[in-house]
Amino acid sequence: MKHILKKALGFGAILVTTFWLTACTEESKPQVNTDPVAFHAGDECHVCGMLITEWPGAKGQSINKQNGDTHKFCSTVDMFSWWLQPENKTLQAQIYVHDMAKTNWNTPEDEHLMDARKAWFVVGSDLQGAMGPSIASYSDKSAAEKLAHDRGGRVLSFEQIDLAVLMEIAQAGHEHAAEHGDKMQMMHDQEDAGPEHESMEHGGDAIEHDEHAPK
Ligand code: ZN
Ligand code: CU1
Repeated sequence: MKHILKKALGFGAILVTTFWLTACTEESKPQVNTDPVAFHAGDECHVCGMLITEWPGAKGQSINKQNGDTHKFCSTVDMFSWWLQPENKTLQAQIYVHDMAKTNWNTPEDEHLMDARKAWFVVGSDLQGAMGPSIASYSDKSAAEKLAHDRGGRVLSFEQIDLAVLMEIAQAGHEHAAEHGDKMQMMHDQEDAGPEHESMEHGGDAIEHDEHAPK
């Protein structure tokens, strides 16, 4: 009889411990909602500070799966320049970009945000985004291929976009600015105006948005 009681007590203790451990683990791992969030007027790019909704082209956002930290980016270009920093690449992050197969270039809609890791990207087309030369994102590979065929450039996967690709885009931005001196570049020039401003006139160096670089 005593033996059975001991057994029952022991079992109860295990039950209690299991319950307590489960409760504890669940508390230390809060459920983070990683659904995409809307871009609002007034939202600033995490990398360059520009007002995101005032510029054309595919945009990006990242949501930390562990703590819910959310960053929004004026462009897929700035999203990649943040993501490709060594300290960010190790983050558990859900990343979204606009699916340009389903929404229009000048005012992309939030309901057409998609998992960036599943997107196809066109690098080197003549489509201009918030930061000048763009990385256009598509769910549908054939839509990406069509853009590259019609407007130039090539199709890359998420994993294929690296710092060398970003350098190439920055370089294209310089050439574009030198040739056209368009509105977007003029605004960036004003933002960049300062002691090193004259470097722009000599063609500048490889990375145009030095001061926009993530800190
Ligand atoms: Zn930006
Ligand atoms: Cu910018």
